[in-house]
Amino acid sequence: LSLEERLARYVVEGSKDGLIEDLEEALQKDTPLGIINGPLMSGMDEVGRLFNDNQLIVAEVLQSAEVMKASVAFLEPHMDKTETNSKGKIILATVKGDVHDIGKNLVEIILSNNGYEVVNLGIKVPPEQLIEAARREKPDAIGLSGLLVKSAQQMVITAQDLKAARIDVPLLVGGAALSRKFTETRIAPEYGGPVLYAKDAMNGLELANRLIS
Ligand code: B1M
Repeated sequence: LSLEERLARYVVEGSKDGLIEDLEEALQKDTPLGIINGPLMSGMDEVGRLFNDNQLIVAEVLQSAEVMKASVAFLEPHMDKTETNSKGKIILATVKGDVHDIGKNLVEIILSNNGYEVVNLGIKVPPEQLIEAARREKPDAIGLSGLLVKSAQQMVITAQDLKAARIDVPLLVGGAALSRKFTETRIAPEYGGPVLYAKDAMNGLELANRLIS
């Protein structure tokens, strides 16, 4: 197998034997984000496909998630960083009812490596908790992540609740079940401030830079 195929296979098989050595080799020719968005993400897509076909069970998908997390943790110190930590403050959360956090945590790493202070509220975060955090932290933006189809609907509810609480800082939304169209036609009209759709973590950073600086 090629190096790329081996990296995808660690994720698919949920195995870490040889992973770090192969990540070290991959770093010789690619950037940390290139490795995550390339072979590791294609492994995750395969996991999603196999899971959808009932060829994997949740416990196996959890092991794949562990491999992804271990890889991101190993690659993080090799990512480009800016020295400043003063561009702005962003609250991040996976919405109520959703436990998927790998994408959100990747967004956290990229934002904090690029000068943002991130307050990560974790997973299954209900609107009330976001409202409380927004009042306490006074963020420059709030980032919501969600991977389930029902999470897209939960983002609509969250936007309505934030608006009712008179919170109108820009919202950044992302995750597999969302689209720009859903964001513009279903979430944005329910909110008092701007709502922007980020297709991946780097796009999230670009939008944050546009919104805040
Ligand atoms: Co789940 N899961 N899962 N799962 N899981 C999906 C999402 C699914 C598509 C798999 C499938 O069936 N094909 C499917 C959703 C179906 C649907 O609603 N359409 C699904 C399901 C059904 C479920 C359960 C219901 C299964 C069950 O229990 N029967 C259950 C849900 C529990 C719940 O949330 N209440 C469940 C559970 C799990 C595990 C716990 C086992 C595990 C998650 C572990 C964890 O996160 N700690 C898991 C995993 C790993 C997946 C897949 C395989 C991979 C997700 C992932 O981590 N991708 C996923 C299938 C897939 O996506 N291929 C699947 C890698 C990650 C880097 O990408 O999070 O998309 P992602 O983030 C991207 C972009 O979306 C974007 O940037 C990142 C890239 O740079 N992004 C943002 C994300 N958030 C952003 C926020 C931003 C900006 C960009 O700004 C704020």
